[in-house]
Amino acid sequence: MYFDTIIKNGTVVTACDTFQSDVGIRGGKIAALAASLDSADEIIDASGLYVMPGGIDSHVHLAQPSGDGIVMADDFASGTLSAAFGGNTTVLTFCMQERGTTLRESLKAYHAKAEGECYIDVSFHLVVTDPTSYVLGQELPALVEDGYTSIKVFMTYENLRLRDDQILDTLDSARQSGALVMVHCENEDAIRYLIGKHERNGELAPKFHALSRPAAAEREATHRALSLAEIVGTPIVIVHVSNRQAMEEIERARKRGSKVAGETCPQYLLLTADDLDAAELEGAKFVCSPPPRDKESQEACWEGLQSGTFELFSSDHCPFRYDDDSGKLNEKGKRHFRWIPNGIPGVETRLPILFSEGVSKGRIDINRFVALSSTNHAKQYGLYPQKGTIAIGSDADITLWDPHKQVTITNDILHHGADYTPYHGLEVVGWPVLTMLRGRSIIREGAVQGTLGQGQYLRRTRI
Ligand code: DUC
Ligand code: ZN
Ligand code: ZN
Repeated sequence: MYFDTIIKNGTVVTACDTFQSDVGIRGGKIAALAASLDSADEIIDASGLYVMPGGIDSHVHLAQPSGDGIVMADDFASGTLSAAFGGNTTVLTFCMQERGTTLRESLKAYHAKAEGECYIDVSFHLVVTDPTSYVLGQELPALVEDGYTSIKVFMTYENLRLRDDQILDTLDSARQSGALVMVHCENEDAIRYLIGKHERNGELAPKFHALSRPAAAEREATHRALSLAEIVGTPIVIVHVSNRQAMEEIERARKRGSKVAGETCPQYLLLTADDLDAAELEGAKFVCSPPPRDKESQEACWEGLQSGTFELFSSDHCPFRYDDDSGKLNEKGKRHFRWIPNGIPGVETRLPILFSEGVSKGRIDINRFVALSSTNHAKQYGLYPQKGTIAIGSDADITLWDPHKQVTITNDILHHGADYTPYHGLEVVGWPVLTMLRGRSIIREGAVQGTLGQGQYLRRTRI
C-alpha cells in the first residue's frame, strides 16, 4: 500500500496501549499501523519519539468580548497557532451568548471570527446566559441537532450567572436534547459579600481576589450544581476544579449514581494564592477564577488526576495582556482587584506541564497522559473516534513528542498574544517536536509549516 506519509520508528501511545509501530497516513486519515511500512511520498523518522494523538484542549477562550475596554489577548489565529505549538490539534472554545440576544446570533458572530482564521480544528461550546423559553425550547434542541452538543452555565459573575431555577430549566432542556452541560461553580452572593467586606477595609490589591473567592464558595456551588443535575437527571461536567472539597462533592455525587465528569487545569497544580501576593501588581498576572489555592490543594488535584476524579485536564486558556491598558493593568484594575480581568494564558504550556510534572516525575503514566490531554476530551464532547486516538480510520491528528527535551518556559518562546506566562522560569522535560493536523505538518521543530485557515469547524455528536 502506498501512503501520503509514513511516520517510522516511533513509539505509538494511546490512552490504553504503548507499542512500536509505523503509522501510514492517506487522505488525512490513519490508514495503517504495522511493524514496517515503506512506500510514501514523505517518510518522517520518529526514532526516540512518542507518536501520540494530537492534544485536545476542551476549555479555551478566544476572541471573547470582555467589555469595558478590555481585550482578550488571543483571537482565533494567534490562539490556534499557540495551541499547535503546544502539541494540540483541536480546541473547544466558547461562544458567549450576550443577554438579550439569541444563541444563533452569537454563533454567527463567533463563526465570523473563526472562519478562515484557524490553524487547527475548533468547535464551540455554547454559553447560555439568557435562558428564555425560545432559547431553551426552540434554539437549543435545533442547535444540538446541528452538532453544538455542549453548553456552559455560570453560577458566578453578575452579567453571566444563572439563578437556580434557570439552571434547572437549562439542565432540563439539555437532558431532552442530549446536550452536555458544563458548570462554573462559585457562589456569586458569597463572593459579592466578601468583595464588599474587602472594599470597606480598603483591601484592594490582587491578593484579595483569591480571598474573596474561597474554597467554600466553590464547594457550595459544586454541591448545588450536582444536586440540581441529580434532580433533573442529566450528566454534567464540573469545570476548572481547584481543591479537595469540590473534588469530594464530585466523588459523593458519583457514589449516589450521578454521571459527572471533573476537569482540572495547570494553574491548580503549579500556582497558589501566594502568587497573587507578588510585589507591586505582579499578582494580577495570576488572577483567575476559581483562584489557585495552596500546596495541599495542588496535591489533591494530582490525586484526582491519578484516581479518576478528573477525566479532563484542560488549560482554561483565557489570556489578557499584563502591562496593558486593555488587559490586567487597566486603569481600574490597577486600583482594585475587582476590575482585573479574570483568566490566564496556558494553551501552549498545558501538555508540557502535564507531561513534565506528571509523566517525567512519575506521577502518571504516559497512557494516562494521553487520556487526560486528548482521548477523554474527544469522548466527552462527541469527537471520538474521529479525534483523540491513533487508530485506523481516525483523523491523522498526531503529535510527535520528545520525552527528553528540556525547556525552560519563558514568554519569548511562546506564541500566544499575552505578554507574559504564569509559568515563567519553569523547567520542563518533554516537548512536542511536530504537530500534524489531518496528515499535514503544522509545526515542525519550532517552525510553522501549516497555513492559516487549514483548521476546520467540527460538528460534534451527542455523547
Ligand atoms: N471561567 C472560565 O472558565 N475561564 C476564565 C474565567 C472564568 O471565570
Ligand atoms: Zn469558568
Ligand atoms: Zn474558562
